[in-house]
Amino acid sequence: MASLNWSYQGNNGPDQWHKLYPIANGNHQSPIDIKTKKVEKDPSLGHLKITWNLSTCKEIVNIGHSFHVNFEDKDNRSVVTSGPLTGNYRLHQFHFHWGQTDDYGSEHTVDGAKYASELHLVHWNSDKYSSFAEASDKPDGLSVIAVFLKVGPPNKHVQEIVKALGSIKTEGKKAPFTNFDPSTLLPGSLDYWTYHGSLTHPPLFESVTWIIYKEPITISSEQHIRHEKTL
Ligand code: B30
Ligand code: ZN
Repeated sequence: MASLNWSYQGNNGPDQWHKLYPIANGNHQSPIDIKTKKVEKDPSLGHLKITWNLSTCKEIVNIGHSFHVNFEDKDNRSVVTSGPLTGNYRLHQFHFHWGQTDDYGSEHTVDGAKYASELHLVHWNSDKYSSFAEASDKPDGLSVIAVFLKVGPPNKHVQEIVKALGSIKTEGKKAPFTNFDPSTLLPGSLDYWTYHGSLTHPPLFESVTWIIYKEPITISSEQHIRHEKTL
């Protein structure tokens, strides 16, 4: 991939993003600290309805600062609806954010506490728009489901992903990644927090209905995806 004009560290780090992406100073920027004492219960919100079909899982790609698992999204085989969402949001890709040690890595924090990692399942509004790109800068364009990961017992589903990383060790590499069911990465409890925010890195569009599961899943310390080990 061509080199990006932003990074997580140094001269193009998060405190500089506003120069090229003025929306970085916007009022609906993500991530946020979730202050559990300030969260409000909305009795009108039901459970999220997730219909993910493992036939849409396609490939795993090293994009340099991270990796993506990409899904086929030309029809509504894998969608999420209900909860805070109006209509169908189609699964496009998932990826993780992580730190160099087990002490940090999540983007959202809960009462100031960081988790080791955070999974983002990125969806776009397929009732109103015709592609991820078209939806990505619209206020009702995207929905990202986030799951926190903490270190504990190993997770055999995360292990399938860790194993696949072995075949995409350099930027730009891709490998087929098929028949993976992302619902195996969800926690047992369906409770979530939701708010309207943005993409967490450039282009930072304020287009995301965030759905954040309260309960984390666990991974072993060996499974924690650290930059220096895997990418
Ligand atoms: S996130 O889920 O808020 N971390 C983008 C998607 C999701 C998030 C952040 C950014 C995004 O669309 N970025 C621009 C395009 N991408 C390609 C992509 O499909 O998603 C380029 C990239 O990283 O470098 Cu990610
Ligand atoms: Zn993300």
